[in-house]
Amino acid sequence: MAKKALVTGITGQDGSYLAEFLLKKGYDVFGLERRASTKNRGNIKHIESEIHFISGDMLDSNSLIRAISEAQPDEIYNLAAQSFVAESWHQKRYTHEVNSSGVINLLEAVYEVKPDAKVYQAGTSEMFGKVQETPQKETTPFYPRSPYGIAKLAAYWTVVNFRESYSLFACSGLLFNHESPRRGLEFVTRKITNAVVQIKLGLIDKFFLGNIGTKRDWGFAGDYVAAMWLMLQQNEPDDFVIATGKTNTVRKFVELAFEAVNIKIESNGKKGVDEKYIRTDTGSVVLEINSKFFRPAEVYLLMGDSSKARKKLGWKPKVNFEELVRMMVKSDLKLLSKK
Ligand code: NAP
Ligand code: F7E
Repeated sequence: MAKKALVTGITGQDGSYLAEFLLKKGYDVFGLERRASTKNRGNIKHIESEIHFISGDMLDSNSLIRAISEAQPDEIYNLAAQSFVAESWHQKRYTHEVNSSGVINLLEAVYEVKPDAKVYQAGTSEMFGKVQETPQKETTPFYPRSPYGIAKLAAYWTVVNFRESYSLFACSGLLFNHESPRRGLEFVTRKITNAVVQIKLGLIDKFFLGNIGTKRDWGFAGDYVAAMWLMLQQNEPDDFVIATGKTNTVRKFVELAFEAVNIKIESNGKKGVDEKYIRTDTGSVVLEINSKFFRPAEVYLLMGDSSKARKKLGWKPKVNFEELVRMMVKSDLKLLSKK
């Protein structure tokens, strides 16, 4: 009989790649979907007919009980979240409710209805925040720097506590930034590729960013969902860092995106620190720094050490940073040229 998986956050970036991955493995895939005035299935349009949708919300315990009762899943992947860090300062309480209390709601429902289901919780490198060592690994002390990071850290400890209290098979993946052509437009990578392509097509002259000196360990979302699945195929539940081990500035991402559309930008050697503008080699300003996009507290450097996952799960990333940038630019070129 086919295995059954329930995926929360199925309409999001990771939910869409994970659903594809599980369908290919022969799973029956159930997706928890929030009610919206207009359906938001753009990322899963191509597999929509293969998914069993169940309506529900992380804030509504009863809907989670109902979803688990209906799906009777062998595996549950909790990807649902208010995932935009910058917004978490504007909606602190809401972010905490969805990203932390929502996890309590889910784990209680699992314990009540299907305690033998294996659970994956979407943890994050944002829990390392103001990093206490580099590279960051499973044993690195946490120091979250945003309401988002704080809520995710509370959820992480909730997972540990359900494991220790009730022997639930629950794992947290400590995933570093992962991107794709399906990334939301507000996240920096997609904001850059979308804007650079618009500049290339003559649709805009310039765009605005905040701190382009910050560093992230960026991987490809399609590679990272495989790690989520591998965690639930182990005999014992455990937590794993998933990362490429390489770090790059936002500025470097900008440089590679312009390079991918053959626009030459001036290199002034400042590498994103104290820069106010970036110009092309012919002098047009294509990027302006705007303090509006700076965060009240920043995470300056993330770089993960995923040796534990590489050794125990046999996981490794396939797409590198340069390939990721080119993939995203190419996809936005196709999308925007059509429009
Ligand atoms: P995403 O694209 O923003 O997707 C978030 C998903 O959560 C969407 O399907 C959204 O549904 C759903 N959702 C939000 N609030 C909900 C609620 N109250 N009840 C039910 N569903 C709700 O995020 P992502 O990039 O795929 O990330 C997936 C998970 O991994 C998130 O938990 C995120 O925090 C975490 N994470 C992401 C990264 C990364 O770099 N991408 C790294 C580490 C951890 P709607 O479509 O209805 O809005
Ligand atoms: O910012 C800087 C910004 O919003 C990356 C989420 O998936 O990964 C993601 O969180 C960096 C930050 O992602 C702009 O200040 C500069 O230093 O793309 P981001 P994030 O905050 O790292 C983690 C692992 C998650 O768990 C989250 O769910 O880029 N930056 N200028 C900017 N960022 C944005 N968004 N917009 C700017 O204009």
